[in-house]
Amino acid sequence: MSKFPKDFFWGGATAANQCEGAYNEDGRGIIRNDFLTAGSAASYRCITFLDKNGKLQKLPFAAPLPEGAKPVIAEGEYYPNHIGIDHYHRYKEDIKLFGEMGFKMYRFSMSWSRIFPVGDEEEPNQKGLEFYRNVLLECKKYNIEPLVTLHHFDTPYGLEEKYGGWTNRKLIDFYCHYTKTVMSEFKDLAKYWLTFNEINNVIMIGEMMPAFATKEVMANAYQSLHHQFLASAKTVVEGHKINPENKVGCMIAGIVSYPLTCDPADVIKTQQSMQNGFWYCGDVQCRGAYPHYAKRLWDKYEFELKSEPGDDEILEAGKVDMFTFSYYSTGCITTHKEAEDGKGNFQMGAKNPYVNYNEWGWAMDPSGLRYILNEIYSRYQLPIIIAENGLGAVDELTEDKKVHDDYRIEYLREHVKAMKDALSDGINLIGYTSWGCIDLISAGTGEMKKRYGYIYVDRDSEGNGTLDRYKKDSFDWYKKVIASNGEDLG
Ligand code: BGP
Repeated sequence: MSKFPKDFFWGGATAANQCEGAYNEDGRGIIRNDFLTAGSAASYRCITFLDKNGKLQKLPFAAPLPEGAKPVIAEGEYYPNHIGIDHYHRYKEDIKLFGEMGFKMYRFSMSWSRIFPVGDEEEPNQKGLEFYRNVLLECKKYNIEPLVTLHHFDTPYGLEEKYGGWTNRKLIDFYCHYTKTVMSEFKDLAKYWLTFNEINNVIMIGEMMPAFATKEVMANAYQSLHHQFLASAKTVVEGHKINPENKVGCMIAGIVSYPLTCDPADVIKTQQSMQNGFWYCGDVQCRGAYPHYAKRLWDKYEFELKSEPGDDEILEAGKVDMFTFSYYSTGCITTHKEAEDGKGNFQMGAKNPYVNYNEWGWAMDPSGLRYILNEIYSRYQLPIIIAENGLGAVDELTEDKKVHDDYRIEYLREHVKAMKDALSDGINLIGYTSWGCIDLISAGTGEMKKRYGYIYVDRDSEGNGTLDRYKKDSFDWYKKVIASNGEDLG
C-alpha cells in the first residue's frame, strides 16, 4: 500500500461565519447568516425579517423573501453565528492547539465583510486586515501553511441590499477588488487560496428544497454561478500575477451518488445528477469552459445564460491550479418510487442499505471517497486537496473534562485508509483538512451539538457555556496520525 507523500498537508478547516463570532466588532459588516436562527436535524434554520407591513416574520433560510421584506435581528431570537465559538478573540489559543496537534495546514476563511463592510468600498477596513494578519502570523509561528478560503457563505449583506446579490454582474468587480486586496496584502504570508466555498451549493439548494426550486430561482442560481465563475477565474489570473507561487483552487461540495439499482434508467439519472451537482462546476473551473451537457441542464428551467463578449476567454484563462472539495457522504439515485429517503451534505436520494448513517442521517461511506478521488483525478489530472471531511456527532464532556469520541476516530481512520487506497491507485492527493477541527456552529442546522472537532468547545445549541476548550481523544489520535504521516492509525 502507498504511503502519504513526504510533504502531505495534514490539517483542519474552519469558516469565519461559523467560528469567529464578533459579528459587529471592529467595523465588520453584516452578512445574511447573521439573520439566521438555529434549526435542528428536523427543522430548517430560518431568516427573520420584517414584511412590507413591518410585521416580524420567519422563513426557511433558502426561501426567497417576499417583496419589501427587510431582514432584521429580532429581539428574543437566538442567532448562533453572532458569538460562534468566539474564535475572533481566542484565535491564538486555538491555533496553538492546532500547532500542538502538528497541523501542516490550516484552512480558514477570510470574511469579506470584515475587510469591506458593505462590499463596494474603495478602501479596506484596516481592523479587518489586522485581524487576518495576526491569524496568519500565528500560523507561521507553528509552521502551519495557511489555506485561505476567500468566500465561505458570506457575501456582505450590503451587496444584496444595494445590488441584489450575485445575479448582478457588478459583484464580480467588488469581489475581485476584495480578493486582490487581501492577496496583495498577505502575499508573503499565504500562497494557497480557494475562491468560493462549495460553489455548487447554490444549484444544490434547488434540489434539496424542491418546493423552492422554481424556474426563476434556478435561473438566478445559474446566472449567479456564471458571475462567480468569472470572479473566480479573474482571481486565479490576478493571484498568479501577485505571486507566481500562488496556488488557487476551486472548492466544490462532494456530491457523490450511486445508482440504487442496475436499472439503466437509474444509471442515467445518476450520471445526470452528478453532472448537475458536481461536475458542472468542476468542468468550468478546471477545464475553463462550460461542459457539453450545460445546455441540457439549463433547458430544464428554460434558462438562457446572459454572458458578455470576452467571458469565454476569462474562463479559459482562469483555470484553477488544484481541485479542492469537501467529502462527507454519498447518496443513491433511483427512478423507482419505493426507495427510502437518505440525507447528507446536500445529498439527496434514496437510502443505501450497504452503509451506516450518522445521527443527522448522513451516510458514512469511506469507499465513496476512494471512488470519487479516482473519478476526479481521471477527469482533471490536478493535485487534489480534501478541504473538508468529518463526522458531525453529539459528544459528551465527562466530569473530568474528557471526550471519548471513538466513533469519530473510527470515521476518520476509515477515511484516511480510503485516501491511502486512492494513493495506491495513483492519484495526486496533496492535503487533507478535516472539517471543524475545533467544534463550531453547524452551517446546515445552526446547532452547536453537531460537533466535528478534535477540540471540544463548551457551548450548547442555546448559547450557554464557558466557551472553554478541551482536547478530545481524537486530538491525541490525530496528533499521532500526523506525526507518523498517516502510518499510525491507532
Ligand atoms: C459544508 C460547509 C461547511 C460545514 C460542513 C458541515 O457544506 O462548507 O461550512 O459546515 O458542510 O455541514 P454542517 O455544518 O451542516 O454539519
